[in-house]
Amino acid sequence: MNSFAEIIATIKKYDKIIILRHQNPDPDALGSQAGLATTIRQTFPNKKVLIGGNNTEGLKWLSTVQEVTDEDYKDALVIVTDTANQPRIDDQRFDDGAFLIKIDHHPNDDAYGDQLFVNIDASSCSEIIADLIDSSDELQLTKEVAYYLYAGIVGDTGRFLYPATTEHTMCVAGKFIALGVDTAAINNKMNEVTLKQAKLQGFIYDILQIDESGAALAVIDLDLMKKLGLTQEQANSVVSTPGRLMEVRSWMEAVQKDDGTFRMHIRSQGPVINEMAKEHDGGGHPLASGATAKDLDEVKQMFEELKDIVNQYNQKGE
Ligand SMILES: [Mn+2]
Repeated sequence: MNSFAEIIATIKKYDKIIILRHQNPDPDALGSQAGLATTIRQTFPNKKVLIGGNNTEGLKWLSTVQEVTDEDYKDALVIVTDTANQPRIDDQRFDDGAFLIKIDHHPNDDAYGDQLFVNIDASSCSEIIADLIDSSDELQLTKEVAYYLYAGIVGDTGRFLYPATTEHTMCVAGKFIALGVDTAAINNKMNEVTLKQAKLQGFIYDILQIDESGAALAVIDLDLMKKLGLTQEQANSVVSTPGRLMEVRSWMEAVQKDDGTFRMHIRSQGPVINEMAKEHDGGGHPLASGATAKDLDEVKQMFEELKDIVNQYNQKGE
């Protein structure tokens, strides 16, 4: 682990900086990436700062990427935000620069990078970027920077709903409000769904299998996506929907990919599910993880494991 001071010293050393984050980015990935890029640009206008990766259709309002060439990677500092594992980095040329820094809030199972800063108690990577800026006499927290970071915090905390929201999270968000960031506009934007997504949310309740333990499973296979005219991205966007049900404590959404495997989203309001995710080619936070199931049988097997986890949790009398 490195200190903020060491990371900032590295940032000052490089004229060219490429900032990356994970594939299928969420608002925290984009917000931490764009927030860090913007503070570096505004503080050090002579540096060339590039935002890499692929654009995400539904989140273009928040941030868009720039083209990063092989030449750009030469002698560049590469900083990766919000990304636990190297295979998930959106741009696998991440190691082609001169120096690599990891800044993240997921469990540090893959401690990559020449320097790294990981704080698993932070609500979001955007909160860490705010702390990084706060630690420095030079890096500026402008309204534009705060806009990105606020969106990231709101995204990862479900608008301050999830338990990762701490007193510190609120203090950081308060600083953004003091700068005049239009938080209501961001909150509304993040709450927006298309009619198709709203219908899918309703549909999720129809297809949700709820076990008496409080474990639940929704399977969205390719046939269903075709029938409803949904993209992968749209199917992935309704992960939090079952969590509103009184009857549900922990749940999984299985979204089938074109190759037939399933992207597994696992969420929980108590029982710890990231160890199970690790057993299935995934990982993440104790209460929010991702994994992969090679077929429907593995999906069903994971549901059995989830039931066991929730049952054990219930027996402890929580
Ligand atoms: Mn995050």
